[in-house]
Amino acid sequence: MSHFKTLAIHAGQQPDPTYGAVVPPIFQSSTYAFRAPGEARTFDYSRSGNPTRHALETCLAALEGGTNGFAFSTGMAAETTVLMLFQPGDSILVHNDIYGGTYRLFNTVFRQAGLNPEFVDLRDPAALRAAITPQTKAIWIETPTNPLMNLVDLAAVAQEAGSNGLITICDNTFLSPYFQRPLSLGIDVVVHSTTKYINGHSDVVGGAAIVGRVDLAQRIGYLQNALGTVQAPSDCALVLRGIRTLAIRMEEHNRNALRVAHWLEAHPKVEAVLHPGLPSHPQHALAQRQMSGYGGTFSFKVRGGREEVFRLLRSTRLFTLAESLGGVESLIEHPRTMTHASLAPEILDRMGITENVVRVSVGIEDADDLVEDLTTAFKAV
Ligand code: P1T
Repeated sequence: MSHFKTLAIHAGQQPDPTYGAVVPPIFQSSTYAFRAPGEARTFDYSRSGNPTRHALETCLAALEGGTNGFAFSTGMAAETTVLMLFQPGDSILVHNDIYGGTYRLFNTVFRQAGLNPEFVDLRDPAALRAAITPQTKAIWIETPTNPLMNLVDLAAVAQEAGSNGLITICDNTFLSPYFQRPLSLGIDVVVHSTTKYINGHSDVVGGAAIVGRVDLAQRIGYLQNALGTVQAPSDCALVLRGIRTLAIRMEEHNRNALRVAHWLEAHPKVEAVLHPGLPSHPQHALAQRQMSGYGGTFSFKVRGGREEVFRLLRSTRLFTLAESLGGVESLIEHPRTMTHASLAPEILDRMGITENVVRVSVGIEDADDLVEDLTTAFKAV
């Protein structure tokens, strides 16, 4: 049992020993009876461990090719827990174009707590090397980046980090382990917003961290329990249910998104399409090397500014105007005023998140209907 599609359905999900339930039961219990004083069973208290969460965590570890997985209440809870590995005075190099909430977490909460995030363009090996100081303890990567779809060369960054004794963390939310496996490229910690492709049905918020090193597993496991950032058992069961169809969903997202991206690239009202699967993407060769597919989310630039973009956003019917991504239904959003609105205008300008950037999460509806929806909506632009 080693192939992705098999692991997604069987890892951590043996029939339950009590009644043979094929689907892991939801153990909706906060606490567990001890056999005797000093004699706990496998689980003693659900913050510390829960059988349903354990099933999900085992499956997540298997899919990412790690030894240990941890499930959290949200993607931000996963990130917060991992960042608690570091001490006041530590510096972390952070790729300089990332999800707005992650940027905010670094730049406000953890900066106030004494951590020193340094935002660097990790696509530039010289900039990375120049930014490393004796205080640097880790490198934080998101690839592809949200929403600009820039890529960071994971193997190259992992190698540079390794020779400097730094921990590498990669947010793998946009591709899921089906299309990208950072641990196999030398990354130490993978984090996810499982809210997105991993759950895939837009009915849960959740997060995950996966590692392949015993020391990191022990420290993150300790923090997960100490901080109490765990995911509830009923939500774990939903995420695990989503995972069983992850492979076939990702194939369909990938196919539909490529179709929509090619269509947009030929549209006269579109200035540029930011999709790593297109030969026009400046890192198309890296995409083909480090990813086995492109997922369903990408961005494009409309010719014009906010007015043209808002006309488009008001006119789609199938693409719902909403934040988030990775669900079976198609979504469309304006990063500058929605997912990245917490960033100051000058930071957005520096990142390149301009008024005319639109992000789509292409769902698994019929691609003809999606193209037709956009065709109609663009007539209003
Ligand atoms: O929303 P939450 O589950 O807490 O996950 C945060 C998060 C972390 N990392 C990436 C790459 C993300 O995209 C997100 C959440 N993103 C959105 C809500 C969004 O619409 O982009």
